[in-house]
Amino acid sequence: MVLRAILLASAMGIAVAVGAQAQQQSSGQPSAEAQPATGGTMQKLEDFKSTGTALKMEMVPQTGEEADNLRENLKHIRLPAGFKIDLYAIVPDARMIAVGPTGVVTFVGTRKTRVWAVTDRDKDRVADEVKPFAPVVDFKIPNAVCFSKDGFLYTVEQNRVLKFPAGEFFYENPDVAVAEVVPQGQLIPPEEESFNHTGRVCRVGPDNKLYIALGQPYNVFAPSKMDTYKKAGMAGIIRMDQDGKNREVYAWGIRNSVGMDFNPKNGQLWFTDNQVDGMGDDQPPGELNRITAPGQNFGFPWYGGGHIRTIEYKDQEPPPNVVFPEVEMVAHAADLGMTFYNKGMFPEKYRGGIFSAQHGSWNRTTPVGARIMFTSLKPDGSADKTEPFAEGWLDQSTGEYLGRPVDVAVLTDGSLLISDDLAGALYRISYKKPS
Ligand SMILES: [Ca+2]
Ligand SMILES: [Ca+2]
Repeated sequence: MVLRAILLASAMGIAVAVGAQAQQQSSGQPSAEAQPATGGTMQKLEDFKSTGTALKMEMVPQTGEEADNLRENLKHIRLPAGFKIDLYAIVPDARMIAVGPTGVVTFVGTRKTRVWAVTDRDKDRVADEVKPFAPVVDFKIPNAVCFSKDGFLYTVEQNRVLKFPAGEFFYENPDVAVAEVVPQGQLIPPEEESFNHTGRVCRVGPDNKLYIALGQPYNVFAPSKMDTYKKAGMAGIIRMDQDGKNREVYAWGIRNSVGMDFNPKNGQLWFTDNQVDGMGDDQPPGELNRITAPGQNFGFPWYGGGHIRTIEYKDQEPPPNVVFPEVEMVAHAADLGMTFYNKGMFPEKYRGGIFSAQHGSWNRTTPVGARIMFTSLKPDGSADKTEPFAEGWLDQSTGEYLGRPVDVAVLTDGSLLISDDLAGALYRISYKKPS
């Protein structure tokens, strides 16, 4: 009898709790934050059905002490004459940037669980709204964001690829139209999932295929991993149709690329590569590479960076026709995001060249990097000169970072956005001819 009463009470308790929760949701009470999607939610979104998620969305404050401090830090940044840098937005954990083709929203990936939507509604070139994009989707390390020319937004997570048709127009609500391009667990073999070298990058190429760089988990992987990685395109760049079909390995022998972009002049794909650790302060060099044909091998794991052989593979014959980098960067600076510059705001010198971000070293006795580099190209499309463009995020006297640049992207007006995952911000570099 007693037992029955307890059971009855607890059953009623559950019923009341569920009822209260349901009532709270249906009455439109704003929840603090939209909850991540379950499998059923994904299905609803794919069918353009509402998930019933509260419409009030979390906003990242854009004014106050933090914004003031970040603006103060930017006074340390050195730029060529005529350029200036401003705070564009506060964006926690900001990683890769995808500027919406119609200039409505800029999307920013993270290595956590969020993709951010950044809006500059009044077009004064400072964002006035930063909020989570598609908060009902349970993103896992959605580092990569990129657009197709016709406005489809792609997100690449640790082990899934999603497509958001018209992402720029559905971004106002927690519910968005979404399609799975590569379902969970099919981008890489699930047993190869790791926290290391898992921030992906993506681009849609001139052939309309989706290109994704896939790192591999190790400093230098063991020979026993070679076949698996070659087949999956890990330690490489894969490409596929925009619906996920016809996947193939496009380039291989890449340790961990976290930046790539197509040269709009000739359609060649360039990429940065992060090189082997633990070989001393000054070697091996970081890399900026150019792909001139499908199927090329860029040297890893036989080479740890540039022409420097790895200790682990020193007795093995490297494959023939290894493609060496166009530019050897300073060792351990961690070259990440890159973009071609193809707009009119910056002087002639910069048009057709490459901006790339150095995140800064973590394993060097004297830190290097935390700056933006510029590489000009020769008329034949190969690299010409590389020089620092924006620097000062690393205080040389104390070794302290004021910020760590991750990605660069060109805004529709021709200014340059930089993401910083230490400060949690986007900066904007603009140019005005000195009078
Ligand atoms: Ca604004
Ligand atoms: Ca290489």
